[in-house]
Amino acid sequence: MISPAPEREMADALRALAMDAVQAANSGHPGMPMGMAEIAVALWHRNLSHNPVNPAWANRDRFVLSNGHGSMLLYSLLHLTGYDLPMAELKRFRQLGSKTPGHPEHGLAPGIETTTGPLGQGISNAVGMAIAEKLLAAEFNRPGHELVDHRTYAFLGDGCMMEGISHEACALAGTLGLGKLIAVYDDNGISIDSDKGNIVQWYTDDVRRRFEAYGWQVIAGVDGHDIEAMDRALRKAKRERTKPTLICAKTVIGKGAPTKANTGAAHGAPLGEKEIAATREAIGWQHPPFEVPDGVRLGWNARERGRRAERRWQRVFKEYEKAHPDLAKEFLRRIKGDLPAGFSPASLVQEANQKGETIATRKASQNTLEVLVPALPELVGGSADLTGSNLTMAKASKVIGKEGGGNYLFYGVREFGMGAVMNGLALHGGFIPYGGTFLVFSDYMRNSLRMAALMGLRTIYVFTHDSLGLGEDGPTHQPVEHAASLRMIPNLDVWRPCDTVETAVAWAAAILRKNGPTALLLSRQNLPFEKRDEQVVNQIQRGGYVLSDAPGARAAIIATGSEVQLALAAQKLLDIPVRVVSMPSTSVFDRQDENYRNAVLPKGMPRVAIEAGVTDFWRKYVGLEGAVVGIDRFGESAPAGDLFKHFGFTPENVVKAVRSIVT
Ligand SMILES: Cc1ncc(C[n+]2csc(CCOP(=O)(O)OP(=O)(O)O)c2C)c(N)n1
Ligand SMILES: [Mg+2]
Repeated sequence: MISPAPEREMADALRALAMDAVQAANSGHPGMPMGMAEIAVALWHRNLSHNPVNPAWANRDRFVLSNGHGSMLLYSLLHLTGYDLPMAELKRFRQLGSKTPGHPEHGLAPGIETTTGPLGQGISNAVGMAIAEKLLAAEFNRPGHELVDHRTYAFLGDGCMMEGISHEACALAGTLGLGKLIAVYDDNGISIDSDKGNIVQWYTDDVRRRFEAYGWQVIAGVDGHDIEAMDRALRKAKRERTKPTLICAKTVIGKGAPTKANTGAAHGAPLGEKEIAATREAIGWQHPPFEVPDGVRLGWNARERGRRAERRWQRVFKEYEKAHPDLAKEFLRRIKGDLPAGFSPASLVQEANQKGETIATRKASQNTLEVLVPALPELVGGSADLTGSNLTMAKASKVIGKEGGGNYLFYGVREFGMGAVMNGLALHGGFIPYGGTFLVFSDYMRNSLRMAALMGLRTIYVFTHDSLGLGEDGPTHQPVEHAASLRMIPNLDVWRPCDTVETAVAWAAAILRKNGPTALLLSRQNLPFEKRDEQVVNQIQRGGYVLSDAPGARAAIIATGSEVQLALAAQKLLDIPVRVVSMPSTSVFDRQDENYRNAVLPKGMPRVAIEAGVTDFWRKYVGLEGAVVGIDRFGESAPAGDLFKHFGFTPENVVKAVRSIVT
């Protein structure tokens, strides 16, 4: 009979796996896992409710490693507690095709709730997950039936604390009173430049008072190497129901390494064979690399405990199902991410086509939301303090507050925080988040868009005021390079619709797209409705299509958004036949089969592209022989009509461009 090893040894197993895997890879970060080993024992062994046998259990606690460079800590925990992550994968840390890349990636190894590494975003994802839990609980729980009741835990370090986004998201978490959010701060006084200086030269925040000011419960000055003390702090955090909790844990980075502990050297480089041997000696770990004694394995194994925890919840669910069969069905649908049976966005498109309104596409977007929001309870909208401009609110939108419930978040002026919170909402499950700001400020949130694309999340961005057509606010607010640069992000679909019908199609595509984010680029100014027959309406979803053809066309004018009307006007003025191609989404068009793409843009047909943005991007479609009517400088402050004229966005100029390429 083997008996479970003491917790001290369980912690040392994490140390050993981290230093050995980093050494084997000859790259990585041993310091953080070695410094947070006891904290990991206190949380994962004593407090976390999860089921390694079923990582997708809906009511599991969520765990986010915001200081994602310490990935070996998470991989070791997943392996040891019994997730399907064999030791062979730990041995292949950071190698091509392994499930253990340099930073934890959602979807690779089971149990990884979000991709982390870009500091500050993990804790902000955790805020989104905690919001999701609170919203789902308010929507589905009934007296005597606590169907949704779990916590969200996050580890974060000095790096996350320094990042601006942590200020945005954590302030919002305090305001919303996310009582089930528990963060542990790895307060080790070391970040990368500690190998050249001392952290007090760049970081002297009073973290305790900072978080108290946000409205958090702060449990400060906990010895992060004292498992009992950490356990007490975690229990106290769990008792708090109305405030998020930050536990400030004093730790020593690289703890156990005789010469490198508490130095910048332990942060992000292998300790080296000599130091590793000395560490083994110092902590009394006699086992060879990647060998974990049975007693330690037994201590860590959480499969049986996890099965029991989920079984208890399954009983809660069965009771709930008996009492509220329809709600139970709806809950399962939401968690799976399926759309409601019978939901079809086709009617939206037809309706827009019948109405034929000339309005701004941001307004068309709001009209679409008037239908989508009541039909899809999973939609959680919001705006970074531009609700009235982004037109992201519908009549059925209810504001989310401290008390829970609702489907619309006033994010405040926090674009990046909004992006990461949206990712957390999507990752938790049960929600399709959409959020608005001006297109020009997509830069503020850009890396969160990238993370959504990398993770394949269904998030939707409502970026309004999509060109110099916004007018008087001037060049600070006029996007020029944004449409093109967003299109460079792999797996992000970008739509820039030209009227109400294209806007409805874009929204439908965003909702139906399960495996990636969508950005909707919408106009401030009115855009004319374009008449199309049904077959043409059906082609919009292909991203690019012939909007207006001419027999024997000798050139194609490709346009997006507000510039489509210019293409049509130029077509009328020209005495040579040209075809007008509307291209609301280049990425969607690029995914169409070759026959379709060649039918829309035949090989050898000279091309002109028009977009009120930088010209380089369009060379991909028009080639070096084609022409682009665009703008390669910043805009000006003036009424929109004056600006379009001033910068050459006129039918006459498009005519000139066409003539220049047709021989
Ligand atoms: C946004 C972002 N900027 C920079 C980095 C590079 N980086 C990785 S870890 C780190 C220092 C982090 O310090 P801390 O969180 O205290 O980690 P510790 O050394 O204590 O483990 C930096 C700058 C990053 N991963 N993400
Ligand atoms: Mg640190």
